[in-house]
Amino acid sequence: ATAPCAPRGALIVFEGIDRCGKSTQSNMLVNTLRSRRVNVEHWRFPDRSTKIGQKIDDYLHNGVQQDDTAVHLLFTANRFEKRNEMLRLLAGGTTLVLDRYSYSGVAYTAAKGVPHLDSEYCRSVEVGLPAADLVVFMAMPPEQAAARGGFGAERYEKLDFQRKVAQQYEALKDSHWLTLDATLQPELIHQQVMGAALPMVENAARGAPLGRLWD
Ligand code: 2DT
Ligand code: MG
Repeated sequence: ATAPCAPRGALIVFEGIDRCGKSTQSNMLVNTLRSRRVNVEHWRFPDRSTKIGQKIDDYLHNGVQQDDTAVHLLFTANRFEKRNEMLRLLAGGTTLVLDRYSYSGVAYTAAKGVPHLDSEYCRSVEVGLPAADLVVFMAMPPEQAAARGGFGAERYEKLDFQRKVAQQYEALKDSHWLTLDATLQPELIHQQVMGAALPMVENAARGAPLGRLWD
């Protein structure tokens, strides 16, 4: 076992296919943690505000064609350009709640089925990023997510593709994942999220070491 480190913030990630409720639940988590005086920041990936993020946004809006490997590496670079700030915030005791992270990077690209862009390759370029203390995976049948409002506006929002993404997510699950039934009432889901997130915040505050992808 590794020796305890200094107190830090927790890294909590929400994952799932498009329209499964990640934004709602990550907002609820941030609000409840704040009401309990936890220092917390809410981020999402891709971060479309950077130059790299703007290129990603162009691609997602279907306008700009891009090589699949180049796009994959843009998403990855978009995380690495935020890496130092993530580490700084965590070390300073701020808990980070992320709406998507490396797991989306792997699941969405691997779902394309491009021969050399398999899950193993996709993971390999994420090595060196901090690992999540908790991945909340919001499980929802792709048909149900597709029926929600707003679906279909961006490049990946096609039912057959979302099914493939869901399959890729299945293969990524490890001991840090909590799979929740995203078809339940938001308040019920939130209670389950809190039950898993609070112990992670407490562990991190006690100096549990921050993991590294993909240990
Ligand atoms: P949002 O709908 O959450 O804005 O995401 N994606 C995301 C990838 O393909 N690779 C990644 O690394 C990340 C973080 C998921 C926009 C789309 O971008 C996909 C949906
Ligand atoms: Mg989306």
